[in-house]
Amino acid sequence: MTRDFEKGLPALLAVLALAGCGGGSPTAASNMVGNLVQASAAIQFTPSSISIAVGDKVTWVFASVGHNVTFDPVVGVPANIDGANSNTSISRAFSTAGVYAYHCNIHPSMTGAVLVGQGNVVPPPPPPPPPPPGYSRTTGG
Ligand SMILES: [Cu+2]
Repeated sequence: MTRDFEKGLPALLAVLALAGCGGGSPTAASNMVGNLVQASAAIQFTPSSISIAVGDKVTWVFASVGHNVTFDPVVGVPANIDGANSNTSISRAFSTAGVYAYHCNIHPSMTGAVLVGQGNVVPPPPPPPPPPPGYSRTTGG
C-alpha cells in the first residue's frame, strides 16, 4: 500500500519549506525608486521630460559616455550635475513646483525637462462644501 507514504508527504514538504527559507534578504534598492532618466551613450536623455510631485527626486543614470545635467537658471532649481559623469547615478530633489529645463553642456543637443507638480499627480480632494445657511433639522412630527 502507498497510503502511509502519501500521508507523510505533506509533513515532509513542510519541513523542507521551513528549512529552505532562512535567508530572505530584501533588495536594497530603495534609493532608486522611480523617476529615472537615462543619460545614454546614444546622446539623449530618456525620457526627455519627466513629471514628478513636489519634493520628489529624479535620478540620472549615466551610461558609458560622460554627460552632465545643466539646468536653466530659474527659481527653485537644484544644483547642476557638473562635469562628465559616466557609469554612475546621481539624484536631485525638487522642492519647488515648476518646469526645469536642462541640457548636457558636452552635447548641446541633449535636452530634457523635469515637470514638478504640474498636474500628473492627483491633488488631494477639496474639502466638502458647508451646508446651506438655511438648513435646519425641524422636520419632525
Ligand atoms: Cu552629454
